[in-house]
Amino acid sequence: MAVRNEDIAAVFDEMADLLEIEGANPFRVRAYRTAARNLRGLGREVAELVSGGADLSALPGIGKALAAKIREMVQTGNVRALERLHQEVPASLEALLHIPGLGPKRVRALYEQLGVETLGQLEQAARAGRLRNLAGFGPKTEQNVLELIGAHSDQQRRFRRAGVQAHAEALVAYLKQAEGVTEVVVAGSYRRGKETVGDLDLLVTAAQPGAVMERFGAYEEVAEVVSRGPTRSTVILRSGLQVDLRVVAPENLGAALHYFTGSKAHNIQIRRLGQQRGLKINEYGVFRDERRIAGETEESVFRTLGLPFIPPELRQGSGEIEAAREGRLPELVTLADLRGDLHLHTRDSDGNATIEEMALAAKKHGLEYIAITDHSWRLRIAHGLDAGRLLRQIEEIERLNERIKGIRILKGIEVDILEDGMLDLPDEVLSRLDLVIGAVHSRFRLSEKKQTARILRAMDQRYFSILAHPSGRLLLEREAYQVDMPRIIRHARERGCFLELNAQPKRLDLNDSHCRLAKEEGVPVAINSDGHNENACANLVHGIGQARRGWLEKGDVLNTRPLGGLRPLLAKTMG
Ligand code: DGT
Ligand code: CA
Ligand code: CA
Repeated sequence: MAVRNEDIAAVFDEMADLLEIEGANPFRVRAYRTAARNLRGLGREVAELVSGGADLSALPGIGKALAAKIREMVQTGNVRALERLHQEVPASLEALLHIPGLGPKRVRALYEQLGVETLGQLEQAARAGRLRNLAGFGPKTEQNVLELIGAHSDQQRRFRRAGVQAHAEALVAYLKQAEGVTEVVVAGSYRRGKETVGDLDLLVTAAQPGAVMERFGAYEEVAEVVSRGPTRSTVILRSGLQVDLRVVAPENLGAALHYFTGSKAHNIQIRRLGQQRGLKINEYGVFRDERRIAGETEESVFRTLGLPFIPPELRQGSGEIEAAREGRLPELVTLADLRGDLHLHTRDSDGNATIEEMALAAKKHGLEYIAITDHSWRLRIAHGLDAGRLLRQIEEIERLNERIKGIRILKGIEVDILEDGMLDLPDEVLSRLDLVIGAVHSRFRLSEKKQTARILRAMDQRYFSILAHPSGRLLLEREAYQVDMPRIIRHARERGCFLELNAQPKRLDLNDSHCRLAKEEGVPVAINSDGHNENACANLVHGIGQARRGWLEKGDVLNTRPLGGLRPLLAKTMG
């Protein structure tokens, strides 16, 4: 199988980590990281360039030495230099990189100064209070490490939705090819659109369960068959993801799908409602006395309870059944409702594509407008823009808007919210933009009081429009910072600002309950890709799933509006 850019990029990232742990020349480390980033955004497979005999060192950020390593990898599937590094750096040390908050620099310090080589040794050192005296560490870091080691072992058991999606889609397609199969559907938390998934639950209808079980066990990604019965089997994939599969009779599919979609809380309430009506509801159907009265479709199950179909994303046991009874289920927002994307990066900061490339990619996906929101200069690692570079970008966008038809490019910035709540660029510069996205990228550990005050003050700034990734969480990696979100949401309404639902699979930030709160408070939410390359739009579907779990309807989402409808809402800047 051909080596993909992503594979090569992952190797280069790994080499950069290992070199950094070794204390190699920082320029060399950076060269690998830059090359990895460029490869990810290249848009063409380098494997093809290699077989076409192209000169790879003509690619951005790829010198002769890196070009040789790419060729080696394409031709042999291996890089000797990486193997060498693996011999030099203990594997247990590399594993420490997976502890959130421990980058290569800190791992190096741990090894050099404390001789810490394994997770166990790290835990011992932290418990003995030996981390706090290391340069770059402190009592707080020590505490973090202890907490994170604890949390890390729990988190290992869940997976981010976007990573599970590929497995789910491939498995469904694979199982559909088994003999006699009529339906393959995914249930469980995945179907409910949850941002993390514990395991994948599949339901299959088939003439012969045996053939399905056989094919399931033979799936090439299966690492271990945990259990196998006549109609039920559990396996673990190489990625560590567990998959449960059940074969059900076609006339039971609706009841089974409802039961195994959950959530447990929703199912309990549904069963209780059934009991009140003298009905027994389980995965085989709905029964009155011993007679089966429904179960072929989910709609039929709901109908016996006098309920309309409840979308899976709402099945959390948090008011959806009452809403369904009273005819107040929301009409949930869909991907097709989005008309724009208000948070995108380009090569001018840490993105991989030009403004024009980003605009054309969005146009291809049917969007009517995008906002270019590169980082402000405080975020130096992302090559943030200072006032001069931003003004030049503004002029470029104005020129592009003259030239490119069918999509409108808005001028924006993702400006850092400084520790005191001021913004990283002055008002006279921000006033030139169509919108200003404010974001916290530093000092995550302020007290709730200070963090909240900081964000409220930022919203008070004259040109502030949208609060980006409001909680700062990184799924399975970093907790949200301490902040009074209800207060922030109310303040947004008072100040005419908006909250973002950042659709990056790692973030999905706003969470579902805060989406609901924003809706109740009348604060529209912007579902933004925060994309860094031409694939940005692929993030949006994950944001939509999250928004639906937060009960959002089209009107609750800022960027479902046509540009003309957006303008008055962003009046502070767009005017
Ligand atoms: P996960 O896998 O942790 O992300 O979450 P789920 O919701 O997919 O949970 P899972 O895989 O344990 O079970 C799938 C669904 O099956 C669950 O949402 C509801 C249903 N279910 C499983 N066990 C029970 C149970 O003991 N009682 C009820 N009422 N439903 C259950
Ligand atoms: Ca599950
Ligand atoms: Ca399961």
